[in-house]
Amino acid sequence: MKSDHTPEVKAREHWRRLAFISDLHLGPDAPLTTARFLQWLQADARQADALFILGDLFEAWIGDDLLDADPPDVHHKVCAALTSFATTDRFLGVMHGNRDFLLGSGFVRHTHAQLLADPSVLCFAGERIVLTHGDALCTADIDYQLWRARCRDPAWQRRVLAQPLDARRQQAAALREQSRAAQSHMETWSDSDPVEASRWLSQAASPWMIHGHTHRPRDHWEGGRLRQVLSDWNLDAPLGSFAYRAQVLWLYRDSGTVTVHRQQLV
Ligand SMILES: [Mn+2]
Repeated sequence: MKSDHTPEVKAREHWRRLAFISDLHLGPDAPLTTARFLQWLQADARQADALFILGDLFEAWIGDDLLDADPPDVHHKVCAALTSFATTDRFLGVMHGNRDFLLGSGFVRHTHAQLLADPSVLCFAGERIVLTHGDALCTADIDYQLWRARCRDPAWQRRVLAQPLDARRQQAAALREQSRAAQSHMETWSDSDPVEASRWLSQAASPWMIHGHTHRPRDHWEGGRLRQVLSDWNLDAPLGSFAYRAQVLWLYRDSGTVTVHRQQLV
């Protein structure tokens, strides 16, 4: 099987504990989720040699210049916490999601995070693990894939970012409203296509994928290959409801073998 040019992230020699999260959707409408994330980042996350945030850390990101805006808001708070997490000994990798695809060089400068290409291959303890947000795998959703192609186009992004911050705020609010309305008459979130996932794994010469986005947190075994789906975080949902959850996927490397643990935060 030949390996293509899927970009690689090589684990550093000392890495033993890796944490993976995605789909926290942090923002002004998610105060409890945001508080739990900040608490986790100060506590358990400190055991991680590397933290991989695989997309949709934020519910919306309207441009890095929002970090220069006054007064500071929840985005500033989260970025400040990320900055104190990412040290010379701790790696912070952030991938774009379908909500925060405008995270850019200003965010990187501010937080010392490294933006990860989607997909990337993580080389860790002799394993090759494909990391992706997961939205590009939902190929059955044609309308979404058209929108994805449009909003990832650099020329489109330049046009959007050239508009004043307030205009972008209003557009983001309108988009969220549209997306909420669309979701309310969908039975479920779109799922990733196993055939497409399998194709990506073949291309990357990997038997193992970790992704978020689909809100189906579990391990899927397909043809001897493992696809681990991360949990979304939603502690602003009614307590005890199905949506009320937050989970971290950990990989531990001990004496050559890798073990997996899903940490439940509620
Ligand atoms: Mn997503």
